[in-house]
Amino acid sequence: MPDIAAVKAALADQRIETPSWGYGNSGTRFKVFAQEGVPRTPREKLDDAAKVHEFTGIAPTVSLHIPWDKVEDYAALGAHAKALGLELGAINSNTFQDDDYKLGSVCHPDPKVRRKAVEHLLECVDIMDATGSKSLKLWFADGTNYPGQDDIVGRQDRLAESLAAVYERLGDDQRLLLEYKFFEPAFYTTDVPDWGTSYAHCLKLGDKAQVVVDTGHHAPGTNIEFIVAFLLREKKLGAFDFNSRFYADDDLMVGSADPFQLFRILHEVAQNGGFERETNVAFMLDQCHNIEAKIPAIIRSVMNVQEATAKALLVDREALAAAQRAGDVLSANAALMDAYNTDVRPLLAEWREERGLHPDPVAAYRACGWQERIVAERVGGEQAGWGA
Ligand code: PSV
Ligand code: MN
Ligand code: MN
Repeated sequence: MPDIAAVKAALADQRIETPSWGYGNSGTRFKVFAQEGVPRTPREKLDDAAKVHEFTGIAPTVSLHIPWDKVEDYAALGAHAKALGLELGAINSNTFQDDDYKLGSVCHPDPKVRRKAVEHLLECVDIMDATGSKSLKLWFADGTNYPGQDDIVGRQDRLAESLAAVYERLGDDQRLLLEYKFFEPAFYTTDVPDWGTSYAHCLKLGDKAQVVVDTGHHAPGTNIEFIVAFLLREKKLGAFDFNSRFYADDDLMVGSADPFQLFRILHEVAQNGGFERETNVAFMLDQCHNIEAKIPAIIRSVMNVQEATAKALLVDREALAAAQRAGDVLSANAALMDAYNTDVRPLLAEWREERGLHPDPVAAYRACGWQERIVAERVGGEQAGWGA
């Protein structure tokens, strides 16, 4: 049986990065429902992120999205983060909201538009230099809507050339994380639609390029844990964007739609050294809280990842390996199911209390008065949100 002290130590090592855009207003293409008290500035997003870290103890970094989080002075933003006990995490680029990008960004047929997109990506690396961020996270909305609209291989060539220009600019301790998504906003071809395409580009680029697995970016029925295991084996798993989906890229709270899938993914992480710091896998959330209160939803999401992690760490790996060696299918499967069916909430409550945290982070947040304070204070100005 796994040693509980070792499980607790591994849990203490875990870090989950929260996304600045998760704190702002968001919605569907039909409507953004504004919430009271939502941050108006990147600093206020960090103030909210600090609450998530305060009550969970494992969310000390925040991903930024440029230009949504554009500021004059990134060093000052970094200092604000530091004063709150946080650090700035991955820098996310945005080459999907300008009119120029109607036919794509780094894959656009017009070299002028490609240049503009690459310049934005290089600017993101400048920002990384200023913030100390180590990861540039790239998601491209590039693709086509109609057969014949553009040349598929030509677009791959443009993608490779643009990525190479950005890769060249990375410092020794910086990396590029390439995300894939099977469709949307493009409905016919997408230029980075799957892990294989991302992997092939990263392989060509070199060691500083790795794949991002966004759990909401796959066709229904895709075996995500297989992808995770494969990429870990190849040392090409750079990060997760965690969220849940019922239909497409729903960006719901991780663990809400299919906690068993989350467990299976994290079991492969545990099995293949992905929780070890040296493996350098970033555990990020990429979610939008359209109808639920944002800060407690993010706390809940961090807890959901933590619960699934605890279950994955509880798998009796010796029993599992013995059953696998013996070809004992039922016992091997039982080793996973026993861990998955364990109620880890008492263990996590104890783990929190041992660290001076409240055993119930959502309840502690609700009681702390922060929500009332931001609703009262954050009036006027424009509230930040997806696209703001
Ligand atoms: C769009 O699908 C998306 O959700 C991607 O997953 C990115 O990671 C995120 O937006 C932020 O750009
Ligand atoms: Mn994502
Ligand atoms: Mn997405």
